[in-house]
Amino acid sequence: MQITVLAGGIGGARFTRGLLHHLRATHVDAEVTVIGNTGDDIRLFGLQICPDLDTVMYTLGGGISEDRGWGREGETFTVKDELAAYGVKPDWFGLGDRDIATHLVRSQMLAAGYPLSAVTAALCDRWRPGVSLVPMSDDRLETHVVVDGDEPGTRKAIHFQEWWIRHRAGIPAYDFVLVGVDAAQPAPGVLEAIRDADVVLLPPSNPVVSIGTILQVPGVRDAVRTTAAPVVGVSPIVGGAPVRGMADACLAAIGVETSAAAVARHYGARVDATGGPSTGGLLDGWLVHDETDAAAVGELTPLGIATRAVPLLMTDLDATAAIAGEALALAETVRR
Ligand code: FO1
Repeated sequence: MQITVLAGGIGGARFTRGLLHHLRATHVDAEVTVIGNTGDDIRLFGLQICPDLDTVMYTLGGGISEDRGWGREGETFTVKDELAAYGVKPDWFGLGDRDIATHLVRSQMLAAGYPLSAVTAALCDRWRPGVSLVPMSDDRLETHVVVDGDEPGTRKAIHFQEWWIRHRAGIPAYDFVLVGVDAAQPAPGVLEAIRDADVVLLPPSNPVVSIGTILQVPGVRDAVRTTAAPVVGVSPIVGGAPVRGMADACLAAIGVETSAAAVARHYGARVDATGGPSTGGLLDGWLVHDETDAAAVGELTPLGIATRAVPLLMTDLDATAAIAGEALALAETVRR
């Protein structure tokens, strides 16, 4: 069984950890491919940093800092402090000493001409995440955020990480621009992993700047829309708010209400409930949190999105495995 997951950072990584636990516990023989978001990537101090790829790799490989959700367990920030002592900018990015080794290996391999997908595979040789982790593209892509400029009435673009970390997504975002997307190609294997999957899952990652970014890579959205596999998503919004992170600020920026139903409508239904022509959407199924969002079932089902209300809080590994199990079960009921 081939399962393909489009994942951003913390939410997608934790969901995938639960998925692997569920597959092991139920003795399902499945290969999981994670297509990772690289729009968060940032070049700092000569290092190429891939936050979402590293978060998936560390989370599944057992090196993640559980309390931060990103970066390494037992991390120190001596180099970061030394850089600050030199007064070099930026000083807002949490560059960890152990993490720097990952960026050094990646940057060295990229400089030697290896594509990011090969570099990611090499890094995973150490971490053994138990999935095939593939960047959405080998081309350099960066999400930049359009915010108020320095002069009244003007606007400027800053790197997503600056908006996310330095500003905690607290300044209005007018748009997200994926720099380099027009010339980008999906990394080798990305389209095949979607087309040939038995199930495609959209975990509770940020629907705008994580999954939304992956879907912008030329060919990816169409592959999801047209794959024979059922496509099932898990709402990242519970009770009108993101469980973690700042997806609400991102959804507001693109004019989508922060609700489980609105995110599903944003992804769209793959087939029209009346059997009419496809509405161009991506979803066959959608999971919402039972205690707060059960009303979405009645709202979304008539649109052609089979919706189930189940517990969605990834409080521990077993709870997350149960969510993954629900997503796979829903996939079987919507399989055409
Ligand atoms: N997130 C923060 O909130 N503060 C940080 O200083 C920070 C540093 C960082 C370093 C490496 C890395 O892989 C991730 C890091 N993150 C940090 C998380 C990162 O900004 C987000 O995980 C994604 O970019 C959005 O999901």
